[in-house]
Amino acid sequence: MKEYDCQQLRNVGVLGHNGVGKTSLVEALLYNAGVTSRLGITNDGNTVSDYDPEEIKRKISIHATLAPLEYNGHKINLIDTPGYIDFVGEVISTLRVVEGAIMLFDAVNATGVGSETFWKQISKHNLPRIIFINRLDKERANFESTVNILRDKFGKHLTPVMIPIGSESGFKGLVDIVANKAYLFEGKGLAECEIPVDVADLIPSYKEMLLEAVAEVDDTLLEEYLDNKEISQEEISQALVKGVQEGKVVPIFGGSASKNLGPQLLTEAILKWFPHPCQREIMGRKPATAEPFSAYVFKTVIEPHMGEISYVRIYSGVLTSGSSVQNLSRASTERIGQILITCGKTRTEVAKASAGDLVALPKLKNTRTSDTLCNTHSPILYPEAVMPQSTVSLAVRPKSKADQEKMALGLSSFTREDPTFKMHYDPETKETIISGMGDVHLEIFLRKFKERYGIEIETSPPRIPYKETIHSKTKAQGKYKKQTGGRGQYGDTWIEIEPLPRGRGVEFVDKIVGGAIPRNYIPSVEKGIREAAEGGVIAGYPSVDFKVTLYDGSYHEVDSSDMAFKIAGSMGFKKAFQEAHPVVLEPIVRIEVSVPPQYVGEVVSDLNKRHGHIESIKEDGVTAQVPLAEISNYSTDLRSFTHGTGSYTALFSHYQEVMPKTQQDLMSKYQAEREKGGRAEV
Ligand SMILES: Nc1nc2c(ncn2[C@@H]2O[C@H](COP(=O)(O)OP(=O)(O)OP(=O)(O)O)[C@@H](O)[C@H]2O)c(=O)[nH]1
Ligand SMILES: [Mg+2]
Repeated sequence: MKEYDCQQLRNVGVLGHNGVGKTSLVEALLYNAGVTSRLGITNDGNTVSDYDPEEIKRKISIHATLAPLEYNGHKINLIDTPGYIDFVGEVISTLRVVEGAIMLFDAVNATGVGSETFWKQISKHNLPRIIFINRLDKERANFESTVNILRDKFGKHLTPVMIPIGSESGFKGLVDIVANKAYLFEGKGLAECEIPVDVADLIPSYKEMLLEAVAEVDDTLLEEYLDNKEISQEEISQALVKGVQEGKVVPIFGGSASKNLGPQLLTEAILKWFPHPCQREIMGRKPATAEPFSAYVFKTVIEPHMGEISYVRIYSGVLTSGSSVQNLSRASTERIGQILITCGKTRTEVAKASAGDLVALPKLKNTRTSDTLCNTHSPILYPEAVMPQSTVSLAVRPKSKADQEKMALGLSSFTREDPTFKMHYDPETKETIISGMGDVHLEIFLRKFKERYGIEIETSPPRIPYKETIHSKTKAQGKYKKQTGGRGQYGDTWIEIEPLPRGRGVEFVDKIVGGAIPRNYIPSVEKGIREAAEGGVIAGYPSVDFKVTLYDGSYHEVDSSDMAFKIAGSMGFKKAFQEAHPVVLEPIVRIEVSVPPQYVGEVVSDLNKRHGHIESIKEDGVTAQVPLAEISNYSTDLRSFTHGTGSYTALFSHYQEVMPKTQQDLMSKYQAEREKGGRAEV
């Protein structure tokens, strides 16, 4: 591949809900440009961008995949993104490094799961976009109604620039309403033809939409439009370029990606309407080749024989192989070995790469996704991509205890690869927790993990960090006495236990007077009590929010010891705790659910079923307090009953008593575990 100036580059993300045809569209664009010699098919597992074995097996895209093509003296770096919402992190990383987005919609069913999320993300990144209404060859495909649905939903600045000739299986060409030209598809190419009469009848109403949209681009056009003056083809073309780049116009195309009907006209549009990468200055750094080198890592892939491969967007300067650069995010230096241009799994080595381009760097030592690489003398740090909060968690442990350390290392290497994959150790439940964007995300992770490290991981839902406390004040004696021949054991304590407000933990007060217990044994009593509290009394969870006062006791000159007083303290504490009306507390989270208005009612009734306390109901969302234990599977459930349109955040709020039935269940479970000699033996 030859070298390109920044002006000759375009970086384009291809987005849309799952299965809408993104991979097929990229496949068609590559084929038309001569990158490939046949059209791959997702179901056959032979497309350029779905090359990972997991993608081939599942017939879905999982990774954002770079696929460049050369056309008319330009290079277009396409990035095919996954539509499955579990991989939204890939989409967000992609949007960080492109200048334009092609968003696909389905001509049979325009409201696909995730579409709105992606649309919002493109808006958040302020990117120009083109819509491609796909599957026009399918039965019940309807271009016109899809256009209307999209315009109602996203605004009147969406406007068709092409209209289809023929429909469903008879779909065979497009009329370009800006240039007033008609084309029939002929393999990779197009044959110009007369505008068919039935399509000609439709042109005026579509043209009206177009004029209305471009009139908003500048005031002169608006005046001309309002005065009913003729707006020339030239004026429309210019206004389209400006309008698309400023986000004021979103042109709509149509076609069939898998049959390669329509993509022919898209390549030209990308060059014409999307800005080149050096049009935008970032953080005061000019996006020019003459500037010092800087780049942002938007993706990391770990491959069996290659190790880590970092995909970077070069923002400024030139990167040459053999040079040293700084990783400002990790305060380390990296030596650049190979520089690769990748198209799916095909890789070509180049000696250098320049501002605006997207390239892959294998085998960097200490660099992860979202890091900045830069010239050692001209430091710059680009902001990291903001990823959504993870929604699904699992507790993980290796099947064999010996693999514990290896597992921890492996997990942390995955977090380097995927910024939406998180892990942490929860000291309260003593579990290693992994979190991700959905069930499929974690499922794929577990399989990859096993493949890469050969370690079997067992999973379970994370334990709920319940706690125990008491309701009333009580006194109890703890006496430990063993006097059978030789030296015995003797410790005797009297304590009073009383509740404290939430969050106060465990307080110990020593009120021993007159030497009822010698001073040196008192710390042992306290230790015995604290350890017993930590292990839990009624259900095996830490006991909190109470005060213990040690006020009396007795000792034996010979038989008393630290150990005897520790045991006595613990015995007295357990007895007192059980008599002080113990209760189990559970964490309550404050949940904020966002959904389209039609689902608000369902969200409320669902949260009620989960014992939620509704705080507020808005047109497009609900806020509630709900027990953590009730929402362990909420992400999947919400997604399913809102057809993928709902999202939520949940933050810890406070601890609250569980219902009597839950308490009974937890206590019985603890009892059963103890009898089995399980974890309750703490
Ligand atoms: N009839 C018809 N089928 C299509 C069209 N585009 C894609 N398909 C089929 O739809 C299925 C999914 O296509 P993909 O291109 O993999 O969809 P995708 O958007 O990349 O899917 P994800 O990446 O998993 O979100 C495949 O079986 C394609 O052959 C189209 O225009 N017409
Ligand atoms: Mg795909």
